[in-house]
Amino acid sequence: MGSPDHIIINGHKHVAYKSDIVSENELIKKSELFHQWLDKRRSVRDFSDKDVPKEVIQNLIKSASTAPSGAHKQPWTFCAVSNPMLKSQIRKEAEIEEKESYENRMSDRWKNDLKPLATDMHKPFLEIAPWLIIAFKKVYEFGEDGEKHNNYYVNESIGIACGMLISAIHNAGLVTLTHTPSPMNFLAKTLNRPSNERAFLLLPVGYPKLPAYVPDLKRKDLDEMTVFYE
Ligand code: IYR
Repeated sequence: MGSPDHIIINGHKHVAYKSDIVSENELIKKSELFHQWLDKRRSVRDFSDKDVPKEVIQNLIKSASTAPSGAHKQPWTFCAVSNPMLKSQIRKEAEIEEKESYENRMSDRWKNDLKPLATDMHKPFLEIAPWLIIAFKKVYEFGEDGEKHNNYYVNESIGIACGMLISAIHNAGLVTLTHTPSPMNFLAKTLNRPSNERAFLLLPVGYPKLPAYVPDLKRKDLDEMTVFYE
């Protein structure tokens, strides 16, 4: 007799987790190949205007929403914008904030740190990329009684979901970058979001415009970022 396909805990159904046993050799190979593939991901600022089907964007967002979240509240809304007028409006509003940031809000040290990345107040990718995905975090939910119920570990949850979204975009063969116009609250207004949602990250999605150049960055070596306690 095999084990049951589900059990009940605290009155809630738990289903059997399906997993193949992977040999040590396979573990090493798979983890190495995954790293090599993920290491090819780069933040790209030069986008092609070539269309990306809506179905692709739907699949990417479904992948993001597989992320773990506090008490499985999935405290996120992903707004996917392809409407050219809306993209132009977002670009215009983002550049107003970015101009103010680059000219008055960011320290010299910060701007110096950004020099290798060659960013500035101009954000043409907001109009050129076929899609903008704006991730909103839901700080609370409305209960049936209309009361506010805070969500849990909201920043951690949406941060993980965005990381998975970025990996899904890379896996599909597309590119993105993490754009953080600051402050970002104009996005909730422009996209008509409810009061429990706050813009968290803006990700343009599309094909790269080739040839695209990215900064020659080096990633930290394992021993610069890892401490083993064995
Ligand atoms: N939000 C600005 C500035 C910026 C800040 C950091 I930290 C970056 O790594 C990159 C850019 C912008 O999006 O240009």
